[in-house]
Amino acid sequence: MIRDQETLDQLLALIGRFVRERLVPAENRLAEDERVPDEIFEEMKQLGLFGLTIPEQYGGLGLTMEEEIHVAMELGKTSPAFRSLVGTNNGIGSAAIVFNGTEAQKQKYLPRYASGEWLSCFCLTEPEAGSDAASLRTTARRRGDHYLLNGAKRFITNAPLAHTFNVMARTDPDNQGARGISSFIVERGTPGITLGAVDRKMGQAGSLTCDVTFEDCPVPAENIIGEEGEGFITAMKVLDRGRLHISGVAVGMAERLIADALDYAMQRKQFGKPIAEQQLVQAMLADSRTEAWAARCMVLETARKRDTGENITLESAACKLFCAEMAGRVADRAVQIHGGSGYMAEFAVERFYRDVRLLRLYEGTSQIQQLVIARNMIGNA
Ligand code: COS
Repeated sequence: MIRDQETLDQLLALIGRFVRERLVPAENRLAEDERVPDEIFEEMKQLGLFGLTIPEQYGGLGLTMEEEIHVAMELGKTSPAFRSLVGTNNGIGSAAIVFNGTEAQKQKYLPRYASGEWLSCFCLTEPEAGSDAASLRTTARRRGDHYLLNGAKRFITNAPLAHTFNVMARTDPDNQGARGISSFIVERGTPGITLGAVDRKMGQAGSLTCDVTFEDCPVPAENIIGEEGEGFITAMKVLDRGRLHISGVAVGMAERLIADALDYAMQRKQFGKPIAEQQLVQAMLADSRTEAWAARCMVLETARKRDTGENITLESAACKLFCAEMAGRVADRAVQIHGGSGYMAEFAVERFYRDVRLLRLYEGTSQIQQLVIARNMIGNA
């Protein structure tokens, strides 16, 4: 649902210009320094990018899902580490509070996330609990007016910079399944939190991830999000939305790769003419364009469905599966069109080829999306 097309067009034009004029030229610096430059961090705050999805009464822009997808597609047209910095505040790091938080939690945390003053992160994955998220072992034991957290979380995006951690932990030791899990807001500076070294990764340099360990970490009881035992369900709802957002990012990345490949193919001459005039190159361009268009349509359609309040668990997983795999194929063709140059670091396609690989892994692997789709088909039948 688009509430006001003109306002959205203005926002998209502003963000599109920011991407082209500020972020794209800073891509190499981001890759080399492995951090988002401070001045760009500040500009992102001023543009309101940290609060795109946070309701207006808490200082955000309160975008609908369809509006958010349009923004995700714009932000996808540059290095994904830029999007990743604002992504957790808009998505998996804040959504549990938006969906299920108390009024006091909303008032305390959401305005700080929306302004970018505080960064949040989502702590579900553990060394022994990746795809099988419900088997997580981090515990939260109630001790009077607080819970004591113990356990380790892995590959947590934005944890090195985060002011709060949305931690899923087991409150019911007698229930080792999904219903024994609760969700907490843990503030940086609470005793017993240790951050691991920043992970070295295949791509997405500048998107910082690390392990987070909790050792007898006292969390005030009022920082539980929702009721005991609701944490896993809330996390799944958060991921339904997150997976759709990532699908939008994948579409944006594919569109950027297609633009770069087309540009190169029109400039590069072989056999006496631009390679764009060679039919085998045209086939790669056409296949990429077709798949990216199909992806764009399915993501927007699913976003509109969510905006009407319908359940989109199946569709969101289908979008994540198709869009992530599609971006992988498009990146591969973009490198192929560039030939030997596509393997060289001076061309953005080399970096994007590594960056898109994560799309098929995070917020649920492609195989987990297949499982979610099939389970929902069976359930619905
Ligand atoms: N919305 C609401 N509730 C949901 C839900 C959703 N999308 N998905 C599951 N649930 C509920 C189920 O209905 C069930 O509730 P009941 O206790 O009332 O029956 C409960 O959650 C447990 O669900 P389920 O039995 O399906 O859990 P499983 O352990 O079998 O598996 C999967 C769930 C595999 C889908 C889940 O673990 C998953 O998504 N894994 C990937 C994790 C992931 O994406 N990690 C990335 C981390 S963030 S970068």
